[in-house]
Amino acid sequence: MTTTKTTASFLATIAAGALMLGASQAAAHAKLVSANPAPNATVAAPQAISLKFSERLEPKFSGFEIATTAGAAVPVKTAVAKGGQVIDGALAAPLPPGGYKVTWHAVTADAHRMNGAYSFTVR
Ligand SMILES: [Cu+2]
Repeated sequence: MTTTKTTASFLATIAAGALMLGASQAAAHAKLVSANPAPNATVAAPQAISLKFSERLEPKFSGFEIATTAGAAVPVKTAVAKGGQVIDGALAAPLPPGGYKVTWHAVTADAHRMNGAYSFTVR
């Protein structure tokens, strides 16, 4: 009877795991995991801007804008990279020294829209 008992507890463990997985998927909102340049970093003029998220994004509805601290929009062409968790931004021209704000919006497969912003400085 040891085998039956072991099987039962094994199944209970799987059931608990499935419940936890379901809960975490229900709460699966895109969070910014990392970015390049990083939030609050002071960097040499970047070639490109890249934001990594915790979930796969809907490419049509995910992207970011860049503005100077004074509020002037900076031309940037964004696209969700292969794999779906990274938004890459190509700059039309190198960023002059100064402060910049990245404002992102990201929609996940469950259609939840998340927004955020962070700043970095070009030396
Ligand atoms: Cu969600």
